[in-house]
Parts: sequence; C-alpha cells; structure tokens
Amino acid sequence: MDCLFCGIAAGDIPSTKVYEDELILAFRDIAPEAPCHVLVIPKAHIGSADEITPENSAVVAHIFELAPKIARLGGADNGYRIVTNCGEDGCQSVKHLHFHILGGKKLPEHIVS
Ligand code: DGP
Repeated sequence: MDCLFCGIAAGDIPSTKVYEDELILAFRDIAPEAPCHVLVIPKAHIGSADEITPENSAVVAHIFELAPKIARLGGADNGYRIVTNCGEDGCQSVKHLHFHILGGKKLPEHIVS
C-alpha cells in the first residue's frame, strides 16, 4: 500500500518526532497552523475515523490517553485542541487516521468559520 503516513511510521520518510511508542507516532505537521501542531498516528494503518472498529479502537484510546503528554511535549502548555478530518467534506488529505493536536496560542473560538 502506498501510504505517506505508513512511510513516516516506518521511518522511511523523515519527520520531526515528538513522541513514539510501540503503537503510535507523534510528529510535527509539515505546514503548522499553530505553534504546537502535532500529528498523532497509529503505526498500523487505519484509513480514517470511518474505519475505527471494536477490533482496532484500543489504539485510539491509547492516543487520547497520551494526548496531554504529547501536547505538552509539542509546546501546548495552556490547553489544546484535537481534530481529526474524515472524508471528502471533512477535507481529509492523507488517508491514514491522524489526530491534529493544536495549541501554543489562543485558538479561534469557532472550528468552522
Ligand atoms: P488532513 O488534511 O487532516 O488530512 O491533514 C494532513 C496533514 O498532514 C496536513 O496538515 C499536512 C500534513 N502533512 C502532509 N504531508 C506531510 C509530510 O510529509 N510530513 C509531515 N510532517 N506532515 C505532512
């Protein structure tokens, strides 16, 4: 499968790592929209939020358990926002489940402008 984030998870494509363990990788977004803009991915391929199932959802819980630590490591020390885009209307551009952790500044109140 030709997947950019699988390539990053495997270390074949370079990224700026923020956190890694056996299940997940967190790395800085290539086009940051906030001082802290970290992407958190499961290492095992899941296409999007649409593909989360009872069989693979433990890694999603793991990501949310680690989110406070990853946010702090990424530079968000006064709160943060977690976003996942899904599908066409959600403007998902990379078809590997990822959570944006955004912070390091006061974010816009409205997510949809
Ligand atoms: P989304 O639109 O939710 O699918 O977000 C995909 C994000 O991935 C987008 O904010 C830019 C980021 N991105 C795309 N290609 C790369 C890359 O090669 N390296 C890194 N670090 N981020 C990337």
